[in-house]
Amino acid sequence: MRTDTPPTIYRKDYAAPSYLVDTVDMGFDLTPARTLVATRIVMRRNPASSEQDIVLYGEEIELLQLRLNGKTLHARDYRLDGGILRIPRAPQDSTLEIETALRPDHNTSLMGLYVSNGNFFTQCEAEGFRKITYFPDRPDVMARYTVMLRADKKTCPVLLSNGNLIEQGELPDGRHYAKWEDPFKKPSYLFALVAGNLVCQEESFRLKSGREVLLQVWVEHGNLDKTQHAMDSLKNSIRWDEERFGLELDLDRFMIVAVGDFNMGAMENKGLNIFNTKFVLANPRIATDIDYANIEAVVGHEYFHNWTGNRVTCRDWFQLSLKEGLTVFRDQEFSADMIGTESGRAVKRIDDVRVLRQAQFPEDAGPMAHPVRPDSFVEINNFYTVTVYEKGAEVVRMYQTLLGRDGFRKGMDLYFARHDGQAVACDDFRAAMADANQRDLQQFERWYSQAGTPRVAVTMAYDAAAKTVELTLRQSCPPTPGQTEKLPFHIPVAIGLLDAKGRDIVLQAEGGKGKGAITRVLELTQAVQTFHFSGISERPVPSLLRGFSAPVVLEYSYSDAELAFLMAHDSDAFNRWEAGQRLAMRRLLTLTHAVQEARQAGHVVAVESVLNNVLQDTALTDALRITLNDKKLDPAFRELVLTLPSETMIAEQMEVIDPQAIHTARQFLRRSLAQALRSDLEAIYKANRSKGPYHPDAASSGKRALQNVVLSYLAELDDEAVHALAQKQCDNANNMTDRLAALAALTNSHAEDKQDALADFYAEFEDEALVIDKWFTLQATARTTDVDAVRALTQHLAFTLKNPNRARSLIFSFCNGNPSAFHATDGSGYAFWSEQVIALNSINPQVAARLARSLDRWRKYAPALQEKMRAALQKIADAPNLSRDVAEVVTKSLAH
Ligand code: B3K
Ligand code: ZN
Repeated sequence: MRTDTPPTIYRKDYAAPSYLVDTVDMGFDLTPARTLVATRIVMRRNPASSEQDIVLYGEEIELLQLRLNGKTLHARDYRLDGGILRIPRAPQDSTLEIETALRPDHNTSLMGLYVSNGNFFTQCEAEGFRKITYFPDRPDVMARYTVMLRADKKTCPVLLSNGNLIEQGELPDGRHYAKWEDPFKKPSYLFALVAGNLVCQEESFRLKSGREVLLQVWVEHGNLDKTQHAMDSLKNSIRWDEERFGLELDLDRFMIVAVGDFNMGAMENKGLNIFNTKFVLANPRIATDIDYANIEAVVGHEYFHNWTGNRVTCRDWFQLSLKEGLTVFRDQEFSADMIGTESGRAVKRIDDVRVLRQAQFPEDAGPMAHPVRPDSFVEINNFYTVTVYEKGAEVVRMYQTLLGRDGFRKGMDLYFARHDGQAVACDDFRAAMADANQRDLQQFERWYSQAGTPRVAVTMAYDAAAKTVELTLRQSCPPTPGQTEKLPFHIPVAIGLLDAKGRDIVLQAEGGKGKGAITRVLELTQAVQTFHFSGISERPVPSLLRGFSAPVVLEYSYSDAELAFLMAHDSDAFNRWEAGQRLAMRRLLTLTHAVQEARQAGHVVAVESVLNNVLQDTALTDALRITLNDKKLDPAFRELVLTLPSETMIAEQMEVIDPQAIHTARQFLRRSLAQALRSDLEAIYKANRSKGPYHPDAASSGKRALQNVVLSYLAELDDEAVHALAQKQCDNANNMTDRLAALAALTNSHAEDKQDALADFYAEFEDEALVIDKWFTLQATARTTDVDAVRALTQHLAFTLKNPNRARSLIFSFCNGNPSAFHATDGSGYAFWSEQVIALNSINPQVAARLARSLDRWRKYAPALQEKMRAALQKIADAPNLSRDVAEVVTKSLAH
């Protein structure tokens, strides 16, 4: 907590550490109210640095003892100021012995060492290790750790840390100990310990090389019936990394531990991954298909970090995307490979792009916009963003698109050959990709240094006599805070051309050399560039940015008929879906403007009839009907086509965001589609009913997804027949996916007994925290919910801001997932939001700062709303004891 202005840290100021650390020995005496930590750090001066002071960081800890080479240091021997402890002109070889005391039971920030439900956990990334001891807590200081844990045997029968268990035994007074040694050197952010009353599912697993390893999934008592999927996902991850990248698990033991209080998804601590329960626990009764898929992805993600992040780590936190973008790319590819089919891969790709557009595009256009490799930050925890992660993954994917799968693999191999055991920078990764493939990737660097979402506008000229097509691509990128001028990016644009029957035209490579292909990757490197195609005997319809080959906005003036044509014929499944989204977005924007006009003209009652006029044209309905009934298409794909762009996505397309008009328009379109397609929807619902025992595989979950999106459309009709259908599904479901979808349909309707359904659900799952989270979310995002209803829910016995999952389930879900209620014209949503941010600020700054981002886009709203949002932001800015985390977010919001 602070009162003065926190300093900004700049990437350009990077300096090598003054001392390197060889070994770290730690002893913990764990008690919740006072834990004692003794640390011995063996260090030596870094030849690469001219500094001679030892620099250590510490935060919110009590310093009990400090010895240098056996001699106690007194206050006059060092300087301790603002969390930095500096020992001037220390010897070349220095061994420090430090004793600190902490209060894990009072640690609500969930950084450093804390207690959750009576058990001890740590979270050290990014800068949490300094809440345990004084240390050169920066990722380019890598050392070998040995850890001795001591605790009460009854309350803490399990004692875990990184690496291998080398010794354990009894101590007096009912205490015991365990000693762990990590054979690999690592940065302090990968340190972890877990101590408590836990149980595990374990298996021995044979690696491709023949070596046997021990795999464990640790959970609280009573949860062993929910660990199988995480264990299966872990084994699949290990196998996949061997096969796809030739990377083997380097430890003899790999542990996953689930904890209910956790700031994010999971953490890749060496050999001891700590997970939010949400990404471990699953069985059909409590977890949805999406939960199952997320668990697989997150288990994979953390496991893959063992090479991309742990063996090769980041030089400094500005390089975060080096490990995060790469590891997200790896987990996306893993999930796609696990589905296996071509159409399944497309579904996964669409899901990932939807996240990018829904969350990253707005970030890139708002006050917190930053490059994939940021130039500055105030609080690093604020930069674990969709830009660093998801856009970072797109940047990595572009290497693969440009170099091919084999070329990408060569680049990865060279990266590890060069940098294993090192802390490096994004430029080193790019250099490995370039050198392994003898390619010039200089210009590609701009993806790391320039923020903002590029736009690529395409025009096509067809010459019937010459049988040639010219595609002209123009790129631009809007200014972002601190970056007004942008230079052209190196953009891979995958394209195809369709003939009148919808078949792919074989494209000759430029200059006529090489084999023809139906998709070509154009490399756009200039501001404007024209590409020529010859031997094209009819005017084609272009299929542009196939597979979403670059994180850009692609503009082309398609007619409605061309979009319907692409929807029906494009061989690129991504673009078939994309065409439907474009068509839907067009209708949604027309409808939104119609609502605004009708409202302005005072035709409040006439809005419906104005909308009906707008919808006279049936291009969208017809196209959706065709897709919906096309049995050759995967159910999962049909579900995606049927899902309209979200209110947030529509908002991003508007000059001035009008949340109420968007909501009215989108709801109207959903209802109209439900009316027009009712009999088709009912037939599809029946055909895709889940039968038999639950299985979370892609094919069955795709069917459930289609069935449930259909149910949600039917629910728009809000009649008794539909209420009965939803009630029946709710009563008969043998899995959480169907159960929750049915309950959502009821909650959003005017069904008489919906309160009973919610109450029954609560009673049945009262002891399952993750399900109660869903129960809160359902209500927070329901159309019938307003700020008063959410405020009432904050008073519910089961609600607490202290648990991040619970806070997210209600508060975040409402503020980010229910735009029309949150943006109530009287500003009550914003007032509620600022209260919650301020309350969270003093409990958990990291989580508070995430919530503080809900008003990022405030300048895009109508002046009346803007004024109320600004006031709410200002209220937070003026609050006492603002954390660095929250201060950075609101200061930037108010400034831009
Ligand atoms: N590396 C962690 C994130 C740590 C967040 C710190 N505020 C999880 C992950 O990306 O795998
Ligand atoms: Zn990660």
